[in-house]
Amino acid sequence: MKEKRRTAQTIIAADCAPSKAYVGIGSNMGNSRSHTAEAIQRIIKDKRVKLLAVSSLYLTSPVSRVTQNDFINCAISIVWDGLPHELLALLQGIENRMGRIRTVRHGPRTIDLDILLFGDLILSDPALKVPHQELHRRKFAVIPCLEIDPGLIHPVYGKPLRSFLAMISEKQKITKLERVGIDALASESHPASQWDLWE
Ligand code: A4P
Ligand code: MG
Repeated sequence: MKEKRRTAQTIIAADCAPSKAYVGIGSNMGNSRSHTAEAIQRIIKDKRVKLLAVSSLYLTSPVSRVTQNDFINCAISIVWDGLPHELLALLQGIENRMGRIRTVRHGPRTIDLDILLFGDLILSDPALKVPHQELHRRKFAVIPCLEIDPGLIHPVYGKPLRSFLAMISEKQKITKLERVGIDALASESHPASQWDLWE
């Protein structure tokens, strides 16, 4: 598909206003449900974040040349009151605090937090690329986003995100698991350990 031309104006406009962002969450080490819940709780504790929606959890086959366990994936949509790089810094801080050690690229991880979409911003610099470069090639990223908003458009291609699904290999397996309620997550009285009961 042909890329739409990016404009400096798009970037400046999206940088200045609170933006709706989609964050992809993945884990395939330890108790992945618990890591996912903890990551979401840490993200929504930040004052610059307003949580809009949380997708279901999905069990997904690893998209990687490295042999590893299946993943638990999901996506959240938030309103982010800050710059895109500040959101990346928040997510990387949470990954680090949750003990993620980067050894093998695309290898197993306790938690991986990626910015999938940041409004209709198109940005490509060494530290941050939005939309996430692989978003439209990965069922584990596309499907949770579409569950939250089936009408999402890929800003680079100007096409519905759902139109990419038919082009993704059948080898990528994805199974929908349980849904996570925002109310339960937002509540202080909902410890992440409750997720253990769902295993
Ligand atoms: N970076 C650039 N753009 C972004 C962005 N939009 N969001 C940079 C987050 N980070 C972004 O990431 C490497 C660098 O990407 C960062 O320093 C950041 O500045 P990383 O998280 O340190 O390393 P990584 O995750 O091992 O590499 P990469 O290329 O980000 O991998 P992905 O794309 O995160 O994919 N299969 C299943 N089923 N489920 C998964 O969740 N995840 C991956 C990792 C592979 N296969 C998977 C899954
Ligand atoms: Mg990553």
